[in-house]
Amino acid sequence: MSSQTSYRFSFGPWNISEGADPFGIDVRPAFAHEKKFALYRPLGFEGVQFHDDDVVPGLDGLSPAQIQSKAADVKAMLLNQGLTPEFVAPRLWFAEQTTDGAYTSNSEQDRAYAWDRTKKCIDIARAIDCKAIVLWLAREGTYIRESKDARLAYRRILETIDAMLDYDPKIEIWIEPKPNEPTDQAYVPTIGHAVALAYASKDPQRVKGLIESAHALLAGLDPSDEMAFALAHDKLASVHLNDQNGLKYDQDKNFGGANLRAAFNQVRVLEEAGYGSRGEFVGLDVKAIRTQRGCPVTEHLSNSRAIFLHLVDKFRSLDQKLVGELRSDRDYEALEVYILRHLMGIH
Ligand code: XLS
Ligand code: MG
Repeated sequence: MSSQTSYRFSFGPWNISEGADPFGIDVRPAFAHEKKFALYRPLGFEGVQFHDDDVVPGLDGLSPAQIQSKAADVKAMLLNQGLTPEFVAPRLWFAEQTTDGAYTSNSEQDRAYAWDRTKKCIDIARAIDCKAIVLWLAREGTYIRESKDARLAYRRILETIDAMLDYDPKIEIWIEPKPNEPTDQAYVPTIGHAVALAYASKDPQRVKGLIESAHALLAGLDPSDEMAFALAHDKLASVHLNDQNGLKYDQDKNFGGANLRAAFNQVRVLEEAGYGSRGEFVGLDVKAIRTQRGCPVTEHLSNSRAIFLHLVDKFRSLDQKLVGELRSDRDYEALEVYILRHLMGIH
């Protein structure tokens, strides 16, 4: 059982958005990217999740010196705002060269772009004193099964991970699995795949996983079990808490917004493992509701954080003795109703 972790929270600037979706225009005015960082502390957040171009916009067109100078500005800004960069992720899904994937593209030239961009991402992370690189392998998958040799694709992903570990002896790689979207089938769909890649890599200690609730749900799995699996291997580097209504497009709903009990179980598993006691962040990856008015819209962040903390209270106030007895008696009917009543505040 954990000794009362006090959590620290993170989110990415993309979580404050204009509200566009694939079928519609922006519904809110843009809120300047640089102004977003001043919102973190007042909202109760200390960690910033970055894509490489959240740190250095337009980095493909910049020289190494320009990249370093922009990264130095961001480092100073973070210091001024009292913020910690949690990770930097290479954005490998927007450029023309990533149309067919990045590390697994069929084009050698495009794979070279992906590697070059990855090195730039690591340089940027280093420049802002961040040691974690998140690999959300967006387009590493296929729409047409026969279009790629999946075995070769796995080898290419592993070779890239090894090359990253060689490129910088200090960085950690946190793989964020997702089973689909944008591709209909992804090569690293679950935390089991990510952990296997970690063990197969040349430095398993430095390769871990990041679990996003909605991604586990999209794979038809229970996020709390996915988290438990990673925790059992000491490979849960971070989480992206949110929620998801069924096997649909990636919704990034408020944490607990679709299934409060599933959210409770994620909190329970994290608490039981003492997650966070080594400084791991509780990350959120939640989208503001499209219909929400205002600019900037941030309530989804503070609300999801508050729901997490309420659920921590719910876990800490569970009658553990009773849970233990019901488990030994195999009275899971009574256990279920106890949990439901506890969540509803009925005593
Ligand atoms: C997309 C991912 C993305 C990552 C960072 O589905 O959740 O937002 O967290 O690249
Ligand atoms: Mg995410």
